[in-house]
Amino acid sequence: MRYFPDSDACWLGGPGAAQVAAARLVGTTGTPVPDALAADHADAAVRLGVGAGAAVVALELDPDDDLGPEGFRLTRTPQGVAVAAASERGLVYGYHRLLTTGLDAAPLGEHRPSAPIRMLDDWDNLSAAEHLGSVERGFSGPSILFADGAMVADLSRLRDYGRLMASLGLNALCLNNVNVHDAGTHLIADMLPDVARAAAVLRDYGVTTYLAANFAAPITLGDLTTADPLDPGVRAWWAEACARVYAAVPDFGGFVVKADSEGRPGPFTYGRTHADGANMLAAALAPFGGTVFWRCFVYDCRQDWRDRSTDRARAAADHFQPLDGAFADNVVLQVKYGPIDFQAREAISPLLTTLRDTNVVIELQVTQEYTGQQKHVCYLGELWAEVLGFRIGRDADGGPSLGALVAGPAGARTGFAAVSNVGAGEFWTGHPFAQANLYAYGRLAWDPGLDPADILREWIAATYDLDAEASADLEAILLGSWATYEAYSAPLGVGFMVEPGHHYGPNVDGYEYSLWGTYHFADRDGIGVDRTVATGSGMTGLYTPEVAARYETLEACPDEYLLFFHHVPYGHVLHSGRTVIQHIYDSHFAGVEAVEAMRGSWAALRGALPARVVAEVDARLDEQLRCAVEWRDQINTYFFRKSGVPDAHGRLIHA
Ligand code: GCW
Repeated sequence: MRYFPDSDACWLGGPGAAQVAAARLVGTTGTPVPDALAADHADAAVRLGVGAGAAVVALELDPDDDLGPEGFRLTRTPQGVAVAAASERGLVYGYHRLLTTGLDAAPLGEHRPSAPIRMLDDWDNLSAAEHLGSVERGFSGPSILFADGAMVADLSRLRDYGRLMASLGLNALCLNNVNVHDAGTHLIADMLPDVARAAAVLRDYGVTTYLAANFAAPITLGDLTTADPLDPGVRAWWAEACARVYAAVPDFGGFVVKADSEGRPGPFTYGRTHADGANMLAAALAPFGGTVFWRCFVYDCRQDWRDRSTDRARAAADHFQPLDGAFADNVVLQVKYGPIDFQAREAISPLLTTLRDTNVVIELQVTQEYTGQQKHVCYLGELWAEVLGFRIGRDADGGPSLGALVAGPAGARTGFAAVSNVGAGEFWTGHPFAQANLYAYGRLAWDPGLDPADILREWIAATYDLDAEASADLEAILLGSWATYEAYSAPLGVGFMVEPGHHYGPNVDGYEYSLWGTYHFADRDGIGVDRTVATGSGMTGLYTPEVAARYETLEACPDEYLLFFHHVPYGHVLHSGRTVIQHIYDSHFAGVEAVEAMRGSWAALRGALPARVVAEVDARLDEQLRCAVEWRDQINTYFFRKSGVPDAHGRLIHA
């Protein structure tokens, strides 16, 4: 049994899968085994039982078990490991979890997801000719789903993706880019047979299919001249569209919508609110049990840089907070973790702390748009664990964590969404080690309280057959790599110093005079964005009062967010005891040294990995070092020229 064309390529082809596949199972006869398991694993070394009191494999669920609709329990039996679940879905997740860990390391006990929604959003375009190519912000080769305007005939990659998702308990996939261009609009119409084909594959793995929808579809596809959400003709059009979709895919999940954002159509065109827009689609989906994921990434992307009264970091909260409570039950607001855009460091979105009467998912970005584009090693598990561990209280230790908050009360439509990082390349994720990010996202969505270092060790053990020393080398390369990326890129939470357009590599002023609202305001005296209530844009006031107090003053604000919230002189002394300018120099020298240290660990590890992995990582680490040096030199030179302050340690800065 092989899960992937090549067992070096991914964790489900790794040591755990081989071990599970090699042993034999006793007694599955008669078990209502899901199709995917029956087809692929009739001889598996695992006992499966589904449903309360399922006696078929002498594996009984205690009627008092509360495994929930997706949970599972692993127990060791004389024959191997038994997987028990109250549903097929739980069984599929439990079985694939076991394939990941192997029998010896099976995480025995009960497992239940923290939240009902654990979704991946693919930003796949229908063809490579579309804006930003086959996958928007994709760094892993072409789409696994679409080519030349159509769905690919061979969906075996999608099947493998389903297995990967099942091994993490991820339960939803949106197939196409949220920027829905004309071709993508057809997915809900004449391309429905293709959507049904994909859904049939994903269904086997407990994954529900969603589509990103074009708010202007009634115009693009229909005979209508308006997409006004309150127009009866538009409402009828969507009701019919949904009926067609559900006729093709009866368990279809619903729509993801990017409206009034970066040129996409939306309700503002008709003088309507986002609640009007989302609720109209929700009404069309409701008879079928579908859900609308409505993205809150709504801001003015035509801002005049001279206009100091507009602050992009306020936009999502300004638009959506007043609508709290106005959305239908089957609407979920999808909120990026930070108020700007997936930077390596930014404060959390105020909306996530203040929405009380609305379903919410937090949106993370697994694809490394702003964190090295899968050329750089940057383990994002540490970033996400920090975000999800953020306490909505008076101080860093008080109040509920963001992870607990987005998990929501039992039964609500809340949880996690993330932009995927997969493509059709050999290693799935461009950099072979970027798989750790996909893995970490899935594990954290299942349990946001997990330690990212433990997750990393799990991924290493599941993916490569390494001895203790080599495992430690790989861990050393990945652990702390997010902090390293942060150290050599934009300082102290200020964000956006990347090349415009493609967003790779440094360009300190690349966005400074642009339309996009992402400015750092560096001058000869200082740097940073004043977002305080006292003297700035007032954005800090959009948080709960407890959280606002942690950012509003220089005394309270943590160093890592200083320039996100404050404009300070270069000589301002941080809590660390260093000045801002000296911190900039120190962190940029340290960041490059950390990449050099990474290369040291890599040199020790190379011999233990398959040759193709080695070749790929060699090339990418060379590029990471080159790029880190470029970041260091451009940033240090820029701030030396602006400030005229020399480095206290006399290191080389190209003046
Ligand atoms: O991060 C930005 C990206 C866009 C993306 C947008 C979004 C899909 O640069 O490519 O568009 O965010 O999240 O909608």
